[in-house]
Amino acid sequence: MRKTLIAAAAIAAFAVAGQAAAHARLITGSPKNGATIAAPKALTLHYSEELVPAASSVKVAGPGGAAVATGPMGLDKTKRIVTVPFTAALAPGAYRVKWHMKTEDGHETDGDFGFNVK
Ligand SMILES: [Cu+2]
Repeated sequence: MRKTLIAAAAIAAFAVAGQAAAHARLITGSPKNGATIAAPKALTLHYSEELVPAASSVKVAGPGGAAVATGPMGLDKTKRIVTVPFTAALAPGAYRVKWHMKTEDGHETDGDFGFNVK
């Protein structure tokens, strides 16, 4: 009985780890979280998994929380690097990026980070 329980727990733990491994995790981005930089022309976000851009989104809020206009999301050949152009020059201040990514396995993840324009 005890052995059965341990085996079941091990299988459950493995199943959860397997799912987590296939979720889109933000590996690195430009601008970096917390960076203070000159106004960037675009965001570049590098994820751990292949993405489905049609079901993904990146929203940017500027100083005071106002929505920042962005162009269409681009995806590179690896399907893991997203670019989001800004359609106008960013004014100085604090910016917040909220992303929602869907991966080819159908899973969805969210995250956010901030940067400052000097
Ligand atoms: Cu997944």
